[in-house]
Amino acid sequence: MLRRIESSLIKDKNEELYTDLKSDYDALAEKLGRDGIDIEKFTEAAEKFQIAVPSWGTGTGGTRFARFPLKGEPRNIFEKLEDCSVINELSGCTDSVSPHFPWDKVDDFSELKQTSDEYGIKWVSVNSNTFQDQPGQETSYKYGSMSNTQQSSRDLAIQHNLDCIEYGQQLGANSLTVWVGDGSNHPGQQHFQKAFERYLSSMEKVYAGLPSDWEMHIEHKMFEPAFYSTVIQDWGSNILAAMHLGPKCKSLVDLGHHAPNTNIEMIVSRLIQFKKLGGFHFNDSKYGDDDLDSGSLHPYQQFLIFNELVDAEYRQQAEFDPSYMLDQSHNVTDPIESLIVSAIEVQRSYIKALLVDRESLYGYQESNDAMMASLELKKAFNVDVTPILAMARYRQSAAINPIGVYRSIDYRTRMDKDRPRDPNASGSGIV
Ligand code: LRH
Ligand code: MN
Ligand code: MN
Repeated sequence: MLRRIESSLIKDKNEELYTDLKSDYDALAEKLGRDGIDIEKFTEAAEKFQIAVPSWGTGTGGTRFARFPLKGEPRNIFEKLEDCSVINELSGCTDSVSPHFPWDKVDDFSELKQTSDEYGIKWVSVNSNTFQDQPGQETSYKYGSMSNTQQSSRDLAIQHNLDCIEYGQQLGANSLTVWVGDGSNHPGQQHFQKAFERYLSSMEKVYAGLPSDWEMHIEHKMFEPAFYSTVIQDWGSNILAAMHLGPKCKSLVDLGHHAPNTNIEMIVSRLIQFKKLGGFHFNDSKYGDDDLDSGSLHPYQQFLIFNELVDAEYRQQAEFDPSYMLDQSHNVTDPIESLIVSAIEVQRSYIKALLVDRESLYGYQESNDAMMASLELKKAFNVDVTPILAMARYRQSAAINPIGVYRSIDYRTRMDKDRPRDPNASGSGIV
C-alpha cells in the first residue's frame, strides 16, 4: 500500500500520547458506564465512520477578490490524491474522494484508478461543472446550462454530465452530483416555469444515461452566481425535480446553501421521510455559502442534523443511505489541516448523536415534555467524545494528534520543492 507518511512516525507519535489517551478514555468509559452505555460500541462506530474529501478542497480557496495560494499546493489530480491520502492516513476517516470535472483533468483514468487503489482511496460522487465556460467552448453557460433558452447550451451541459458518468464509471464511482448555477439576476429576466421545464427536460436526458446501480444527486442553492433567483433554489424545488426524475434521483444538502437560520435538520428529516436524501456537502456558514470549516460555527446544528440521521438509522428507514462529503473553501488555513479537523468534527457530531437515548427522547416527545426532550439532546451533545475519536484513530493506525503529526513533517516545504509552480498559472480549480 502506498503511503505519504511513514507509518512508523505516526506510531512513534502515538506511543508518546497513548498513556494520557488511555486514562481519558477509561475515565469516559466509566462515566458512560454509569448510564449503562458501553463505550466500545461508540469507538467501533467511530472507526467505521467515513466522509469523502472534495478534490477541489485540497487547493487554497479564494473569493472573486483574491486568492492567497500556499506553497506546495497540488497542481493536478494525482497531487490532490496525494494530499487526500495524507488526510486519510492522519484522520482515519476519509477513505474516499469526490472528483470535479473538468477541474480534475485526467488523461488516463486507469492510471488514476490504479494509483488511488494503491493509496486505498475510493472515488465517490462525480461532480459536473456547467457553471463556467471552458476555454474554446462553443456555446456559453452565461445564461444557464440545463435551463438555458438555447438548445445548444443545454445539449452541451447534458453531454458533459453524461461524460462525467462515464469518467466516474472508470473510477468505480456510483453517483453523479449536479449543481447548476442557473438562475437570474433581475426580476423578469427569466420565466420561472419555463426555465424549470427546460431544466427538467435536460435532466431527464442525464437521468436516462445513469447506469442501473447509479444515483443522481441534485444540489440546491439559494443564490450565487445568480443573485435574484436560482432554478434549483431550495429543497422544495430540489425534491420536486428529484420526484419528477425518478427513484434514482435524490436531493443533496449542502449546509451553506440556505438562508441563515434555516432549519436544515428539518429539511433533512423531510427528505428522509420521502426517501429522497441523497447526501451532504458538509461545511459551516454564517452568511451563506461561505464554505467555512464544518462545525466551526454551528456545532449544535451539525449535531441536530446527525440526530435526524441517527434516528433514521435507528428506525431502519427504507432507502436511507446518504453519502457524506465535505465541501469547503479554505482561504486562510492549510486545506489539509482544515479537511482533517472538519472530517473529525463531522465524525464527532455522529458519535454524539449516537449517544442520544432514543427511547427516552420518544417518551418525552409523546408526553410533550419539551424541557426533558431538549435536555436529552443536550446531554448527549455535552459529552466530550474526544477520547472516543482519538482512540478510534489510534486503533486504525491513524494519528491520535493528526495536526501535531502533520506539522512535524513540514509537508508544505517538502511539497514546495516537489511541486514547482508556474507563477503565472491560474488557481487549482477553486471558485
Ligand atoms: C456550489 C458548490 C457545488 C460545486 C462546488 C464547487 O456552491 O457547493 O457543490 O460543485 O460548490
Ligand atoms: Mn456543494
Ligand atoms: Mn457551495
